[in-house]
Amino acid sequence: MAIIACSTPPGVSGIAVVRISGEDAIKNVSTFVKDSPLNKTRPVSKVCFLVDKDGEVFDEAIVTSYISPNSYTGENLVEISCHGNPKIISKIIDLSVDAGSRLAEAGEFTKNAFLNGKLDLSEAEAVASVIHSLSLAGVKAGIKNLRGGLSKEIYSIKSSLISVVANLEFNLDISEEDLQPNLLKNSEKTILDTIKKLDACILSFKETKMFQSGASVVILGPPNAGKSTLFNCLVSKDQSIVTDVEGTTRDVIEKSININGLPILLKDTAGIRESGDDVEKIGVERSFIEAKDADLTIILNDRNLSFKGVKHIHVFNKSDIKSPDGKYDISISAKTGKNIKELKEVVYNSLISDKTNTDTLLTSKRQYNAIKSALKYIKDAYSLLIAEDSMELLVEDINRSIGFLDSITKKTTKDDVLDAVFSSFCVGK
Ligand SMILES: Nc1nc2c(ncn2[C@@H]2O[C@H](COP(=O)(O)OP(=O)(O)O)[C@@H](O)[C@H]2O)c(=O)[nH]1
Ligand SMILES: [Mg+2]
Repeated sequence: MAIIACSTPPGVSGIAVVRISGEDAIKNVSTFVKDSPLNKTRPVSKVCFLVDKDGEVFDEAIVTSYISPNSYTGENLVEISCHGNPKIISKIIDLSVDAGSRLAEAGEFTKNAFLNGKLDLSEAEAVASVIHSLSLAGVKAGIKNLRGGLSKEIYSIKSSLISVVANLEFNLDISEEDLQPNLLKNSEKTILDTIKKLDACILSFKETKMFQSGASVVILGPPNAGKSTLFNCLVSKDQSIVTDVEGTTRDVIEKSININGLPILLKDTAGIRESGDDVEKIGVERSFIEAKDADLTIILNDRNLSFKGVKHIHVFNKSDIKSPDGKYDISISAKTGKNIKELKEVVYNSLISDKTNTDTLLTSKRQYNAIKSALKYIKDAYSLLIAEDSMELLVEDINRSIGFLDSITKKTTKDDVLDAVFSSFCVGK
C-alpha cells in the first residue's frame, strides 16, 4: 500500500509538496492527474492538471515521478508540487487515500529508505539532524553524516577490530609455538587506537550537540550586579527589567541568541541573596537549578561563588565605575558595552574547545550511547590484553564492542569475520 504525506509545513504557502511512495504510487496518482503522463518504466517531471472525481480541474501542479529503486525511499515515488493552499493539499490526500493509499507516519519515508537499503541508520538519523539543527554548523554536521561521514568512520574502526578478532580467533585454533609473533602487540595497537577514536567521539558529542540543539547559558550573581543589563545587552533588546531595586528579577527570563553561529538560550535569573520574601526565595532557588543544568554559567561580580561540575566563568561588571576586587576571567561594562564582544568570545570558547573532533560527529543520543558501550567493552578488552588474560574473553569483549558499533550503522554477519580471516591470512602458513 502506498503512503502519502505533505512534506512542506502546514498553512498557506506559494508551493507545497505532497509525496506518495510505494509500489502503487504511479497508479494511485494517475487516478487524479488529468491525462497522466506517468508510467512505471521511466521517471517523468511534467506540469499537469489535477482533477476531482467529476473531472473538474482543481489545481495545476508539477508532478515528478521516480522509479524504484532510484528514489529517496527506494520505492516508486511521486512528488506533487501544487499551490500551497491547505484545501488543495487535503483534496490531493483525500483522492489518493480513496484510490488506496494511506497516511504516512512520522519519518516513514526515511524509515522506508532505511528498510530498502538506501540509507543506513546513522544516515537516516542525519536527515533528522539536518532538518532540526538550530545552526548552520549543525546542519553541516548532519549533511556530512548523511553523505556517510559517520558510517565510514565507524566502518573503518569496525574493520580494524574485525581483523583483530579474526587474527585472535585464528590463533586460538593453533598451537602455542605457531602463534604469530607480533599478534598481541599489533592487537594492542589497534585497540588503543580505537579507544582514542571513540574517546574523541564521546568528548565532541556534547559540543556538536550544542550546534544542533543549542547551548544554555545562565547569568548568575548577587542582586544589582547588572545581570539584567548584561542580558539585555546580549539579546540587543530591553527585555529584562533593570532597576536599582534589589530583587527586581524573580522569574527566569530567557531568549535565544547566536554567537559565532552557535545557538544559545540565554537566561537571566534572580539575584543570589538571602531573602525574606517567599516569591524571591523561589526565584533564587530557580537560579541555582538553572545554573546546575546549564552548559555554561556566567557568574557576575562574585569571585567567591562557584560550582562543582558546572562550567562557569567569572565576569566583572561595571568596569566603567570601579575596578575588579580580584581575579576575573574578563572585565566588562554591560552599561557602556565595553568588552562585550570579547565576552562573547570567552563564552564561545568556554563552550566549544578547539579540540572538538569534527571528523566523527554523532548526531543522536542513540549513537552516543552506542559509542559509550562500545568504548566500555573495548576498554575491558584492553585490560584483559594487558593482563594477558583469557583470549576467549578478550575476543568476546571485542565482539561486544563491534556489536555496539554495528548498531550505529547496520549488522555485521559472521561472514564479515570470515572474509577478514581469508583476506588477511595466508592459510598455507
Ligand atoms: N555604571 C554601571 N552601571 C550598571 C552596569 N550594569 C548595570 N548597571 C546598573 O546597575 C543597576 C542594577 O542593574 P540590573 O541589571 O537590574 O542588575 P541585576 O539585579 O543583577 O539584574 C542598574 O541601575 C543598572 O543600570 C554597568 O556596567 N555600569
Ligand atoms: Mg535583574
